[in-house]
Amino acid sequence: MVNKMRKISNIPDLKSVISTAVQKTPTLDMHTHCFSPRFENLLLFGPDELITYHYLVAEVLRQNPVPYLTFWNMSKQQQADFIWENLFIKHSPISESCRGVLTVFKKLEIDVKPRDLNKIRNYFKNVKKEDYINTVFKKSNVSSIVMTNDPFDEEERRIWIAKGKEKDARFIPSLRLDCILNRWEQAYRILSGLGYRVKKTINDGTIKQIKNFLEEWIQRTNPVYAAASLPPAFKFPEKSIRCGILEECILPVCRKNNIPFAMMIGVKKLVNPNLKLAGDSVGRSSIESVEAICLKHPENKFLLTMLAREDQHGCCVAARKFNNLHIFGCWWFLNNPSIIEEMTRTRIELLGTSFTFQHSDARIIDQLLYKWEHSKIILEKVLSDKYQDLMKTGWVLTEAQIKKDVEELLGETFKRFVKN
Ligand code: RAT
Ligand code: ZN
Repeated sequence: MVNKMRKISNIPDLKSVISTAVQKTPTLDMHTHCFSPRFENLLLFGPDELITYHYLVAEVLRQNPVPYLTFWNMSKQQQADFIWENLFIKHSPISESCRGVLTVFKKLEIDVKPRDLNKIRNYFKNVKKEDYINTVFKKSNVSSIVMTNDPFDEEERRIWIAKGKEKDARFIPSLRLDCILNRWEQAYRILSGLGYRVKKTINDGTIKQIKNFLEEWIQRTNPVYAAASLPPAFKFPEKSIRCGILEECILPVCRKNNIPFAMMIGVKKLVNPNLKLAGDSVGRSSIESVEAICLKHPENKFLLTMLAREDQHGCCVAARKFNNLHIFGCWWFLNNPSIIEEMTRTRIELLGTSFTFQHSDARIIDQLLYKWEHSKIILEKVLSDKYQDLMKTGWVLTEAQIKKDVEELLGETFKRFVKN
């Protein structure tokens, strides 16, 4: 129980209050690639999935550069053995992705001392999927996660149509629209195949049909937001199919349904296609475009995360100018301790608690166990410094206020932004 009035009197007390707040506050993870059990094979878990996470694929093909096809022709288990041997045995698993795998095993109380992957696999042999998921949520203290739901993916579509709305409240849908914004030719073919009367050039009829499609998927999935990852070259305004669809279809439909549009900007897709999912890179993006879209569409709400480290300060400044803009997470290549720390300090300094500290981007549900543990260590450290700075002014901190600040950073500000 938090004593509302209890004042913080010294630094050890402060650190313990922060630590309790950060560890005990259930987290809303606002962007993942995990699925609920009803999505069957799309829900990934277990050591072979963990070890073959695409972040580690990129790393192993540097440490032991076998031909790409040799790697891809291996079975999943062989790939995991290969990665274990090359990244965990032959070299120290010191990178963030490797460390993450070991943190997962630690949280599950699996002894990694023998360095024996088969022994680790044994732990998972008898666990039931549902029980395991409960364990992961409990041990990571995550209350709910936002999935990435792609209506252009055939398998996902089939499941949504067959099973209707998601019923497990821990799994919150979001509507991912990369295909329609980044690969219109492909989206056009899929929409035509589904019976929508669209034309390749965007005319009034096509706009109407796309809006119908979006409405239909919003009704079907009840997403907390719509989202797209966008290239560094994303510009707004611009005479392009992308901007046409964004302004004429997506933004009006988001506005009507009061859901934010999440812009995830800065991905250079497949700079090395041989690496498949691990082949994307990063580039600097246009803050001006973010400011322009927020200004032109004040009745839309925008979520924003950018991939380049160099863009982070600009994102904070843009968020100061537009209260319809909410920035979130340390995305993908930024999800490393040194950068999380820098970004969190900058964000607190410029935005107080009016942003969302982190999302996990977990693809394999077990990753919730490490991504949050690693990030929370940093949150504690940064908050401790910031509150100590406050104490030096004579400001009196209370336990209740610290708890509330932490709750805001771990999901409450996001929830408020979505609801308003
Ligand atoms: O972090 C990742 O796993 C990336 O491959 C992407 O999926 C990225 O997070 C995205 O949402 O596009
Ligand atoms: Zn992602």
